[in-house]
Amino acid sequence: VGTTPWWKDAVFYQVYPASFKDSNGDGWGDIPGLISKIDYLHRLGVDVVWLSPMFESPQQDMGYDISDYQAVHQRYGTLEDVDRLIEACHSRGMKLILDLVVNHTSDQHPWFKESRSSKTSPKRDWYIWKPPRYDGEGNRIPPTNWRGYFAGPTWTWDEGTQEYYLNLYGPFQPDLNWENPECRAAVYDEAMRFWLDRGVDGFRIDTVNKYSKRTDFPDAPVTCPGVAHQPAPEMWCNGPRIHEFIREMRTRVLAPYGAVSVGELSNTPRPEQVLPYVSAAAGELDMAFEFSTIRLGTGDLFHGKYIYRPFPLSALKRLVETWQTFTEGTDGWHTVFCENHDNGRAVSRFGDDSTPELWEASAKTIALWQATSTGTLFLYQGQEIGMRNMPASWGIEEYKDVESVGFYNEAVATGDQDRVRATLHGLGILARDHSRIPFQWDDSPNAGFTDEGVTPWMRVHDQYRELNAAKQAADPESVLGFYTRILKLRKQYRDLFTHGRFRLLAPDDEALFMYVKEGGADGDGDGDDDKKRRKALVVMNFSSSVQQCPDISGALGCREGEASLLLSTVRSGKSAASDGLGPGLRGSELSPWEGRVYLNF
Ligand code: TEU
Repeated sequence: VGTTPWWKDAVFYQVYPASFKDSNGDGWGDIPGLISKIDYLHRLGVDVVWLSPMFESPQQDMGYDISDYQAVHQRYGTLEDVDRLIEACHSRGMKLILDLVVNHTSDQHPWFKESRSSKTSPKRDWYIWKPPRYDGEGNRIPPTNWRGYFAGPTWTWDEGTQEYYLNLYGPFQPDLNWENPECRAAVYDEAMRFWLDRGVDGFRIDTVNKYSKRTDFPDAPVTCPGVAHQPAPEMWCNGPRIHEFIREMRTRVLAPYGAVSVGELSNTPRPEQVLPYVSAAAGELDMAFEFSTIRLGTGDLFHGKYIYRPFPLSALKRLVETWQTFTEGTDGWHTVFCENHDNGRAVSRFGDDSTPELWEASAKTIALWQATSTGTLFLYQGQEIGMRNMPASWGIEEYKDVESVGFYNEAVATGDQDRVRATLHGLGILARDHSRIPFQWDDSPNAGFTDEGVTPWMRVHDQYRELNAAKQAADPESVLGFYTRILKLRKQYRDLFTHGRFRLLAPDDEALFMYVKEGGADGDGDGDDDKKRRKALVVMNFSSSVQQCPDISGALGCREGEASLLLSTVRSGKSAASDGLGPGLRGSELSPWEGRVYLNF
């Protein structure tokens, strides 16, 4: 643990600017609104704010379609507001990182406008242009059969210059050509150094594994017969020059500023694929997001993404084990998160929000799971108050996300009503929209997100009077109170939680989620390390029924009476009578969604 980099022990908190706090009554959150809540984040125990894109953008993908890297979108504020935000963070000992979205730009970016202006434009090669192909009947078809992420082809036809350009996401998001060194230099300068010079502390790097595409552009094998466009992530993920590009970005930009980096690695589920990005020796990224756990329940990444696939607890535990042990015997590092702006709410997906009691218990137990895990912890706005998915009664018109709408329209176009129903059901659990509804600050109209009478850009959750930050701030045993407490404990016991060795117990149990976290060796050289190691036992009931608590001292390998209870998720007034586990160890039964942590000291 000794001299670890600061970012390993830091708690990061993602802010989605449109939905956090509106200060000027236009129905969109903004940077002054965020500044007004920095003390709230500081009290919670947040060290670093990660601000999702607030750059100039047509907002077709909520700012992940940037038209000017050096300007702030007018609804979010001004450059001076960003300066004030940096100052607000730094003066409290906190840091700020921005989102770096440089796999693609908006089609409204001047670079793209110039690139599409003619085949001889000096910026033509900054994007990926290809001539058309023709099928047997002479019809024009795209250069490859690839399907993009938003339920369409990856190629868009440009009438003006009679070529296709590549877009892995929306047609309004043309992919930059990282093979072009001038293009890379412009990215480093305009999108990165500009902000680092203003005092930003680093970046969350969007789609970081997709800059190096296969340059021979072959068709993808037909894995979804009967449809025109085929899933093809292997054509653009983790490509031939990707590590070279990231090392270049690191050496030329990140390292000279001492900037922290966390990269987004979708479609990269194997530890041996992830390690090269985050191995300390490789000199690429500090950290990465790997998505296997957060993607549980999603259908096949492309056609069936929103056809929900229920999963057993054992599947979740196996994935957690894979990634919790990733750092053992390697020089890599890991991130811990269960929410972001691209997924449904954790309490609605991994917990049980069907009654107020189960909601509170499972939101706290999810907090316990996250805060006792090895790696750098990332929270998403509203997770700390147990924000839930949008109500099931809301119709498709409340879904605003380009991806949700794309998949829904695609299902409708098939004319298959079962598919439409299944897609709506899946969207109800998994859609990106759920995490994007306004933050529930208090019980005033519009949940205190924006002024009374204003129509917020997304509808406010019906339940905001019962579920909001102000109510929970007044109650130390609320979900918010629990997060505040456990984030302190995470720092106090960092050897066990942030850095500990993970041992999964009872992998096949479909109700209990239990593991031991071991601290470092005692280092006294008597060869007896194992017995003296500090250990924590995390016992969580991931079910809505009462479960038997296992043998605590047995699991910790200590004598009866040596184990102590560090904390439980259950409200103090509701504690089960201690019945035979020894003083302070709570009852032998775990109530629905109860979580506890025991120590062997
Ligand atoms: O997401 C990248 C990505 O590939 C996925 O993980 C994403 O969750 C999406 O749902 C794909 O189906 C990033 C951003 O996080 C996302 O919000 C953007 O829409 C996307 O890039 C494009 O910039």
